[in-house]
Amino acid sequence: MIKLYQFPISHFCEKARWALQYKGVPYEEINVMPGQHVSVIKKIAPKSHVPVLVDDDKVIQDSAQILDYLDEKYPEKSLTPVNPGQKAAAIEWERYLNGEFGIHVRRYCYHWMLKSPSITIPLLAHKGPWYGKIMLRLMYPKLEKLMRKGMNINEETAAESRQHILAALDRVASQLDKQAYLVGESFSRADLTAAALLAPLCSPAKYPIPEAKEVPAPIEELKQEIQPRVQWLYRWYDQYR
Ligand SMILES: N[C@@H](CCC(=O)N[C@@H](CS)C(=O)NCC(=O)O)C(=O)O
Repeated sequence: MIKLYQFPISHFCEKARWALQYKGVPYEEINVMPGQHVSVIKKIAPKSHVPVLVDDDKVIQDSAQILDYLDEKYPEKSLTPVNPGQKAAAIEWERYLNGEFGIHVRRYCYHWMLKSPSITIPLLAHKGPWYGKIMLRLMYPKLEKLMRKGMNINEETAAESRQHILAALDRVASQLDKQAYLVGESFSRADLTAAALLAPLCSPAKYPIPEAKEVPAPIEELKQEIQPRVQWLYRWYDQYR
């Protein structure tokens, strides 16, 4: 059976989970703990990041390549449009959104969450081993430093990320004022990417991450601000997730 190495909390992993589930492909989730993941993932793939999909002797790292692989192996319910122009447009939206929602939602949320270990630790340890919370509590100061450095997270970059998220949302919303899907007339990897990567700021019912026990005020404030403009996300989660 296909194995998906992942962090439950990761929205890039959500792209891969959603694609597998959308196509009805059975798979096993292998949850790795942030920090410990490096040694596990580097044994099977060139870089340390998740998601990584393992299908027998094939190892695919990176959410976009996982979507490519799944569409090639399971062409039914293709997430990549067949029409060449639409295919290029969907891939370009995905590339843009991986950056503008993917990187910036993560940076903005972690900047505020990392200040509060009691919020962050249960989310990072979700579905992990029984000792996960204890271990994360012990290594928290070091982990926070590593995460801030690795993802360039600080007061200034978080403020910039907020602007990136709003600008990308403008672009998505203006496209969806004209048509029901970002590309063509059916659900594609562009739509899946937009919804999965913005989901941490919208918490749709089918997003498989528990709500944090408290949400830091600046995250709650941004959630409220975007709320009137993300009906498309709730619709796609309801219909396709
Ligand atoms: N371009 C990658 C990004 C994946 C990514 O950034 N994964 C993060 C979690 S959201 C990660 O694994 N970070 C830990 C690391 O890089 O070692 C994709 O689309 O899959």
